[in-house]
Amino acid sequence: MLYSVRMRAAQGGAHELGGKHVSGAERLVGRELLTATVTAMLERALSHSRGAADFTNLVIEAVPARDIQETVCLPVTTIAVTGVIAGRAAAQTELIKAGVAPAAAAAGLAALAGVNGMRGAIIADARTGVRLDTSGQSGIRVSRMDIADEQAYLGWLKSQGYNNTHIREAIVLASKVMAAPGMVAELCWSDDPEYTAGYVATPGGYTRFTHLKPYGSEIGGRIFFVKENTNMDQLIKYLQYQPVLIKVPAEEVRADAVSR
Ligand code: PML
Ligand code: MG
Repeated sequence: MLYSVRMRAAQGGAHELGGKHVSGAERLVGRELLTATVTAMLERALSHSRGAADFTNLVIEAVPARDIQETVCLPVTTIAVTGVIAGRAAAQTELIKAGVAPAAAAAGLAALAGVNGMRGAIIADARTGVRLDTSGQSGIRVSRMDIADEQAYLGWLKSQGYNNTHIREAIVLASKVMAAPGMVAELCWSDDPEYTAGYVATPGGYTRFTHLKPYGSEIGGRIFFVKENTNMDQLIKYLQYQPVLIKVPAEEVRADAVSR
């Protein structure tokens, strides 16, 4: 038995009453980590760079082991870019390489540049760039995922020089998203004003770009590009409700253990 712990926090009242989205987090943990996980999420909501939350929603829900799927973690690459313009151009090229039509990739970048305080993701057609979900300002929130073996994961990240919460959580989310049928690519950069890096994920890997937005900007979010004729009800159900644990590839854990 695991517990899904979900947090969303806002300032100026609840999200559904027009409050500004401040922070969100998702974990899938055993009973022994439950109390510490809930406390850490609450602290995060109360001291976030987007502002202190005056509304925090915390949901804790038991998830039976038989419902959990497993999938392998995406390999990660980082591309150092000189600035936002170069970063966005490189991200656009990566999306096109993944099968997103050039106009759809450009529309996705423009849409993300205009996103303001959306706590979930936009889903768009990879061929046309047209938005397919009807979730409006809230977006589709990917939920119920975590890493299967946290120590192995942290070691694997550390061996590649990665150690911040943004990366740790985003790779888990992108790995769940890329395992969805019909998924072509994801484009993301953070809404955290102090974090400028972002990424393009495809079923083949997670490519980070060091600058996808200017420092100080709170405009950020996620777009998932899907193949035409993707069953949207099934996709949204998977993204929101299917519990998924992400595994670090076994040979990489062994190689990392030897090198440490
Ligand atoms: C977020 O934390 O809001 C999204 C993080 C995106 C980039 C993570 C990374 O550095 O790879
Ligand atoms: Mg954030």
